[in-house]
Amino acid sequence: MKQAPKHPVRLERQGNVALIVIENPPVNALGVAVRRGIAAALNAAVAHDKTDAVVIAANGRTFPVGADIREFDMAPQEPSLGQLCNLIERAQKPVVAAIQGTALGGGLELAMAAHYRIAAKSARMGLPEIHLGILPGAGGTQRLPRLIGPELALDMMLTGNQVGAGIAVEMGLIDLVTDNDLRTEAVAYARSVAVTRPTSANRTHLVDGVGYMASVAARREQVTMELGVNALAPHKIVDCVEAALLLPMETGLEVERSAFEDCIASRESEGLRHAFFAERAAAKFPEATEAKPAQVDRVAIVGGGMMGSGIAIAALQSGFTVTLVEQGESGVNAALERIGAYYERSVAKGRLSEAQGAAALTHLQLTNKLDTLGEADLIVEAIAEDFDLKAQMLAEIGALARPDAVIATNTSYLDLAALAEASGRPADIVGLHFFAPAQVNKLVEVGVHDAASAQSVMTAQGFVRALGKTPVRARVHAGFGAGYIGNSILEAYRHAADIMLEDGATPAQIDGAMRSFGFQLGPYQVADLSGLDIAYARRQSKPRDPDARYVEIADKMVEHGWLGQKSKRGYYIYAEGQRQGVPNGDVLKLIAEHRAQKGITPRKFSDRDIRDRILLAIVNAGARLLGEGVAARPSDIDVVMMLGFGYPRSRGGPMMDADATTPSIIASRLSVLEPEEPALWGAAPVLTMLAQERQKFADLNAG
Ligand code: T1G
Repeated sequence: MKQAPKHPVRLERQGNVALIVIENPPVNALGVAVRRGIAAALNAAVAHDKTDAVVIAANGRTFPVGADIREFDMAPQEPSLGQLCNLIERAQKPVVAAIQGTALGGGLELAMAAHYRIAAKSARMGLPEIHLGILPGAGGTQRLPRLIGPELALDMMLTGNQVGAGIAVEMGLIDLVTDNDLRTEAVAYARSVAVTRPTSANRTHLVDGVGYMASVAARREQVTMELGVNALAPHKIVDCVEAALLLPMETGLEVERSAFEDCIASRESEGLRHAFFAERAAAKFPEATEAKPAQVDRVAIVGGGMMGSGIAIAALQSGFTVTLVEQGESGVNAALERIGAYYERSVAKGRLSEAQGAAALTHLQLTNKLDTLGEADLIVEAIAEDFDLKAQMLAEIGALARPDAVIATNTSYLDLAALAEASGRPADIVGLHFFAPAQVNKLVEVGVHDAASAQSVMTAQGFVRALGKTPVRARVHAGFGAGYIGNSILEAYRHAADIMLEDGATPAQIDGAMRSFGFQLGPYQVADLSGLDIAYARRQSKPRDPDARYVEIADKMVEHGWLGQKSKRGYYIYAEGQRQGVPNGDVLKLIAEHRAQKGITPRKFSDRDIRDRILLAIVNAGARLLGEGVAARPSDIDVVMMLGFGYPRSRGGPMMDADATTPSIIASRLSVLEPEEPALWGAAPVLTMLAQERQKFADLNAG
């Protein structure tokens, strides 16, 4: 993020109104220079005898979006945001906050400390601290209930949801919404309140605070039920609102300060803050120094199956004009049906209005002819994961697409460089590995091969960002990493699980252990979801590693026709229309027979054994991807595992988890490949740790 300009706060004057203007691009984060600037400007303004009222405004796209999150790991610098808010609230002249864009977190707290708030009609506001494992720590938990009541305040703080200006004025969060020039309206409003309504008295107890205690208690129950007794920030938020109901403001602020410090020090908040910055770091590609994304308005998608239709929906939702090419009349109709059903569901659930759904579909053209590809700025080939079919299709697309168009292939296993060669224009080819369902999942791996031009890579990266998704760069080559980052790690993860399955664990036990660690689904539930035949085809297509232990259980499952949810039977059995299965007893028999054939005497595994082995496998695979340059930084691996595979976000991802105390060491490139290769070694301590873990892992596997 750009450094704050020299003076990120200016003091201007319009007649008897002083204007404090914040300018700290890109989001006016309230770093220490900004806080000091506002405090100095406010003191000067209030002391000036010509000042009857003060307006706090911000230049740029938004009113402050919050405290500067990067300061949380540094020594506190005064004034804290809480101290600044108290200074504003105690000012002896009325202060008006002028809100545009998204006033979030500490930004909204600053506005709530002002005596009045006026917002542009398009403005939104919220307190998203919960997503960082913390709580509003600058008076928000004490002021918000006094403005909108404890129930609505708890809703806003426990969900982190934003509200629009119209709703905000109805709730009592702001005083006025304007369609006119915000700055002008704010000055006029300040001038009027200066005369009619001096500074509002210090906000006191809520009326009938005790009357709300039952609902606060009920909310605490709900938090425990839904998030567990250890969900620190949510419970602390309820405690703070309770303090607002029962205690004077000063004491309530002390309760909040102590609760905030507990949360900010928690491992969960450290993980969530790491995740926030990791997602933004991932979008920083080295190619950005050589090229900017080309403008993309018209997108063509070749292949209207589940993935192609999902990508089409994501593109339509982001305002692109979309041509979807499917072969044959039936293919086109099936794609149209799939997309139509998505919009019907979205309208039925209130996610979209009828008009919005209809409008989106006007930007969709369905065809079974490739000759329309010449109009597209970017083409995504999303046909079946079959090398020959893709190579042939990319050759046809390469011949039809405009010379300046970028061509992306949706693959995550196939040899990208070879596919690029087959297209006849390798510089224009980029890999885009969307994660299903493509219209929902935020993650897209951007596959980069040797011949890809910086322009093509950055255009593909810009397209992914325009979809509102998180691009993660994978420098792909055949061999380890051919599955990009996610699927390469998933293979290692599954291999570790399969070894334990063969040695004595059950699918349900392994799944349960990984769910209790925090994954939404265990590895065998994921296998059933994605289809056992997909991975089976991949295993059959690649040569076996003679040095690695091969577990045939999954192959035998496919040979029995147990393909997972698609066949209603896999590691679990699925009743009609059910996605939650029950363990498949026949699989346990198959595994027992398999062990007997291989002379394996089953052994017990604790949940901790299962978890440690799988986490070690993930971290070692991640270290290998770093060492081979497939992943640019450890936090990219964290982003892929969190967004693509449900790794618990509160842990910040596997590489952050592996050694939470030294992420900067992990950040250097490292390898657990060949100790003799000093060029690849990055950080001895972590390598020693990983080598020890690898040995532990090997010992574990040796049984
Ligand atoms: N602190 C520091 N940097 C921030 C930041 C913040 N609060 N918000 C954004 N950035 C950086 C971001 O890293 C990126 O940097 C650039 O700004 C553009 O952001 C006391 C304790 C507002 C919805 O949680 O949700 O206040 O990559 O890419 O997609 O109670 O930024 O360019 O180097 O995300 O348009 C509470 C966090 C803080 C809001 C805009 N506030 N920000 O999204 O841009 S805690 C938040 C966002 C707090 C108080 C508590 C989003 C956005 P770079 P971006 P965007």
